[in-house]
Amino acid sequence: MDYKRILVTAALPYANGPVHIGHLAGCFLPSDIYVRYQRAQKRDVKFVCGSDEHGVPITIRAMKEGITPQQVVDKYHAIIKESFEQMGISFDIYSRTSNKTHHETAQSFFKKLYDDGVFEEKETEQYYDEEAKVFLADRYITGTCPVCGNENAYGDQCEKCGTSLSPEQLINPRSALSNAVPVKRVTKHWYFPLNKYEQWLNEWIVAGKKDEWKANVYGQCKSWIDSGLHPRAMTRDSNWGVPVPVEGAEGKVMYVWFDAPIGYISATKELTPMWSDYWQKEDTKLVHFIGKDNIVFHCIIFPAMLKAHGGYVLPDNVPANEFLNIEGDKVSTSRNWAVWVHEYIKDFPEQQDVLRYVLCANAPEAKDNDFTWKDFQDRTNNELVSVFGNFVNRAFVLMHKLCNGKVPKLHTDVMDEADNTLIAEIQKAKTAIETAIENYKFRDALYEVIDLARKGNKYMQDKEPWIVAKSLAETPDNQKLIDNCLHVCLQLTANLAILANPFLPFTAKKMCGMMKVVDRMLEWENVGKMNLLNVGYPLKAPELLFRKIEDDEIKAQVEKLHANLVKNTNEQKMQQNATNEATTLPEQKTEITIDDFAKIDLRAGTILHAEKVEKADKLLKLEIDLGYEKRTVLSGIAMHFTPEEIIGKRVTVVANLAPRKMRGIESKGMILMAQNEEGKLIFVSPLDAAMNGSEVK
Ligand code: B3M
Ligand code: ZN
Repeated sequence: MDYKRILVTAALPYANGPVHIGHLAGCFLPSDIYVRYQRAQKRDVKFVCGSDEHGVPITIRAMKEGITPQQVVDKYHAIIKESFEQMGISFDIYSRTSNKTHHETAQSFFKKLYDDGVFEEKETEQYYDEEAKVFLADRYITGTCPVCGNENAYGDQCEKCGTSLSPEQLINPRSALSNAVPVKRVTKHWYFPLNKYEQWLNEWIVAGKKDEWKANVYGQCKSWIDSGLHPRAMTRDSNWGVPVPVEGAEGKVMYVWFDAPIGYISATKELTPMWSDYWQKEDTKLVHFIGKDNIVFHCIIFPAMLKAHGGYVLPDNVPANEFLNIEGDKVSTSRNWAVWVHEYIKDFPEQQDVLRYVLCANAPEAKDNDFTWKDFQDRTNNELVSVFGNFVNRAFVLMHKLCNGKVPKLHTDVMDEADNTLIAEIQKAKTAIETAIENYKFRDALYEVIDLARKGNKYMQDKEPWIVAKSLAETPDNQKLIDNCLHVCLQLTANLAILANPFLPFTAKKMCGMMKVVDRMLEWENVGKMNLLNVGYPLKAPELLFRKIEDDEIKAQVEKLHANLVKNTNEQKMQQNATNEATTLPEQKTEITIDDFAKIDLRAGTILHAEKVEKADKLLKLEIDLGYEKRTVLSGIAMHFTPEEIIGKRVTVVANLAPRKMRGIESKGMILMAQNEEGKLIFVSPLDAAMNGSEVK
């Protein structure tokens, strides 16, 4: 099929935390390289992504942080978006699934399937929390793991021993929301009959994609299909997600893996009014870049949904990568065993291409791979600095030293085999890189770029223009040999900028600056040309493209990883102790009369300002708006909250408490706090509608 346009999607990261280098290596870097290459080929390509803002990961994070799901996604959507921009992940749009366009798109998609009678309505028993009055997703049920005895296993998995569980298997199951014992309740859900698409998926994938899709992807799909496909619930009992747009579905939202892939469609709608060309015309090539844990959703469930809906193109390829481990251990956000992108950028400013290079050169394309800081240092110093950077730098230095700082002439009358061989190597590298990229083999493609620079170094070493220059007095014609060597090296430098650009865009841009050429030179059609730099054209003084990574830098990074792990483990222990404390509730105090209670004057208020108190680790000084006055109150919550995160919080104030002086500050009143499951302090807040100063009684 001759495709007229390419639509590239990258898996929507959950907006429940920052992105780490495993996300980049698994999905976002390969997709960006692929798109940058297609753009350089001047093809019509669109690159869409966005934050996945629904689902249990978000609501769990909200519960942990004592904030709303919307506050969680607002916080992490911004952090993730900025991390991608800083790493040069060049989406045409980075959207989010909590926005209106997505809700409308997902609802009309669902409604079409509903109206066409695709869904099967089923009533099943689900666990329900009678105190919190909500149905519980498996993740919201905790209890003792029957395998390892971990008391905080979840209803879907025990994170300690890794066993996947069902809530029925938990010993002493409890609701993570209220600690109540969950009960079974009947609830209705809408099921997508995946089984009805088994035959078609067999033909489309097992028969049709065997030679096109990566072995790891094809293999997983085949085993899923061979094991038999079953109807899957596409709705959930929750108040966070895309509401189900049909009668009788009050309190139900779409299963996150139903709405999230539709996020690719809604993002494209936001990007261009021509969105349907990319989604509904057969001559579009649709490519989904994902991690291996998302294969079933992108290769089986979403295509079946598209097929059922009708009118949509199907993915041409889904080049899923495997996982990247860190220093020999699986990435774990809960144990903070990760290298966070935003932290890398802070620790290694202006070094984005170094990370892009290492993650691509070491990408888990066919099997899980391991990122070590030692490998990061070795590849930077031995490949980027010593091969690529060194070649470019020597070409510039020698041009300034031996050719008056200008691009020298090529004297065809004295060209030799070495000149022609190196020029031919450029063409060979171009073809090899194109084939590798079109087959989603980015490691191999990048290797070809570095190997071409390596050949440039060898050519220069063999030519030794700095030696030839010593003979100019007696043999002035030797200047032609020097000119030819530097002419070829400088034209090769320009070609290397084009070839490296999809992988190392920041470096390619820097090279264009040094060569004083416009970015348009980076168009792929220019690869192989030996006249990219005009003869006699003065080039800038070279600047180093890469610097060596020192031992102490990577030592600090490894120590930071282990320190994070220890800190996290301690925090989890502290939380566990606090949870134990919290669940062992204190004795109720002695009885009081209504008259006693009437003496307490509780008022609604809002925190206007918060700051730390000198030499008082636990105290924050709050300025509270009580409507009828602004009040200074000292509160012992500095170990639980930062001043910034509580400004604007609604609070309940004991307004007639006798003033007390602490650390020289008069505190007039007290704010009410409680504890959540993990023992974390939470505000006893009046409803937002309560005006400041109104009595709480
Ligand atoms: N939010 C990423 C994950 O499983 C998931 C991808 C959705 S792509 C439509 O971590
Ligand atoms: Zn266990």
